[in-house]
Amino acid sequence: MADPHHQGKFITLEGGEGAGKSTQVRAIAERLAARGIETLTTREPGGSAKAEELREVILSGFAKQFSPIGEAMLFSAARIDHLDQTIRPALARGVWVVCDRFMDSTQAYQGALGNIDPRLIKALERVAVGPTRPDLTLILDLPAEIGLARAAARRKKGAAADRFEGEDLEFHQALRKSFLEIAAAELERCAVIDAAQDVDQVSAQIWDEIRRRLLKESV
Ligand code: T5A
Repeated sequence: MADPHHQGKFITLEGGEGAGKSTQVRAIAERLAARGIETLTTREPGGSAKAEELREVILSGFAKQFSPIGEAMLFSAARIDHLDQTIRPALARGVWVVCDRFMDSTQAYQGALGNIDPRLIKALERVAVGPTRPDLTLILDLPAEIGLARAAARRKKGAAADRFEGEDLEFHQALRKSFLEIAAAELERCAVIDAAQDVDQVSAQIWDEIRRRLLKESV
């Protein structure tokens, strides 16, 4: 059931490591601002005070001690607070929300890669997300090798590897497949973007999707 309090549009970006999500979140916010659309950018795990605290715990590797379902519950707990404190209030005010990762990351990372029964992941999604589902999900798709090389290059500039960047290539290839399956199952909500292109080309492809699907413009 659609959420009657959901006035703004809710856009999420998903994909593997180093796909360029954070870069494109910023680009989307700039384009929307140029249109005079008030926009809030946020991320998961995190996006509210309590969820940011949980982010530290989860990405430090602590959550790895739990089973995949335990880990999925930790991400969902952070998501509940993020929705309550940040996302829903903004959408209710008519603000557009652009979020770096959301529920599909739980389905791909914990669900598919952790071999959790899909019905369990969907049940968790119903509890944590309820009616506040994204209007548009941009799945940034690129070969795992390219994403990992981008993340590694960024680490050379001082950033640390997190819990999932440390996994092997096979893990990241399975992750890519899993995001493409999510997109194929929900074509109306999801758009697959070729993230191997340069930043400006990716940004242009994303903007076409937003214009066509959310602003109802012909492109
Ligand atoms: N997770 C998250 C779960 O397991 N379950 C969940 O439910 C949720 C919500 C989050 C981790 O948590 C997991 C998934 C993640 O492993 P994070 O630190 O937020 O950790 O990591 P990511 O979301 O993966 O974000 P990254 O910062 O690693 O990647 P981005 O945001 O996709 O990429 P970005 O924009 O930072 O770009 C990476 C580098 O590539 C360059 C950028 O300049 C940057 O240096 N770049 C490009 N280079 C060439 N061409 C392009 N088109 C480029 N776009 C960006």
